[in-house]
Amino acid sequence: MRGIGLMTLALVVAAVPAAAQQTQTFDWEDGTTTVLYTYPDADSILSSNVGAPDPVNGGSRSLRLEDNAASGTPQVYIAWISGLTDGDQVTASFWRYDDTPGAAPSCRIWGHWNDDPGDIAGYDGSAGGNSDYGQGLGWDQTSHTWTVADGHTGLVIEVRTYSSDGDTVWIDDLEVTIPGTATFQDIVPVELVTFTAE
Ligand SMILES: [Ca+2]
Ligand SMILES: [Ca+2]
Repeated sequence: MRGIGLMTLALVVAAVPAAAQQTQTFDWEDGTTTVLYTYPDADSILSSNVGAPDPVNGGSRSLRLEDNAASGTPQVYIAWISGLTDGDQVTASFWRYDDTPGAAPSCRIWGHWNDDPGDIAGYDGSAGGNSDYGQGLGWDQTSHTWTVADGHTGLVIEVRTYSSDGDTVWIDDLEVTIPGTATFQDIVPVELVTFTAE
């Protein structure tokens, strides 16, 4: 899952002015990729790369997440950024499929600090997220912007599922934008890399 496209990314970043931003997207179209990590246990959420008749937003594949935790708020990690400094901003969005308005299954975009670039399981506190569960009327796009503070250097972006065994949602079309000076430590494999000057 890791490392794909990073050499290309490094070469391009070297040519980008300091004020630039970098954006990566992923759409699960490779037919095999799922997530980077699942918390608290590997089977707390059952992740699979699926196509029709499962819901798909763009292309022909999406990420299916089936809650498999009897309690708590299980999470999958879908992007991991390092090299951040105070004041930096990270913006992430994805599309989610939920057809149960006001009731589980549902999901949210969330994040936590991880200042150890050598350990995806590292945890240095919640970074918050977007509390909106969405309307539950099919596909909708959720997003959040995190501003780095308190000396944190790494951020992990999560999908949190709610809230019982068997509750299932679908995710597609992830987009993450970070400062040109930061690093995609790991992300579900890079489908497209763009750079936009601020
Ligand atoms: Ca897709
Ligand atoms: Ca719902």
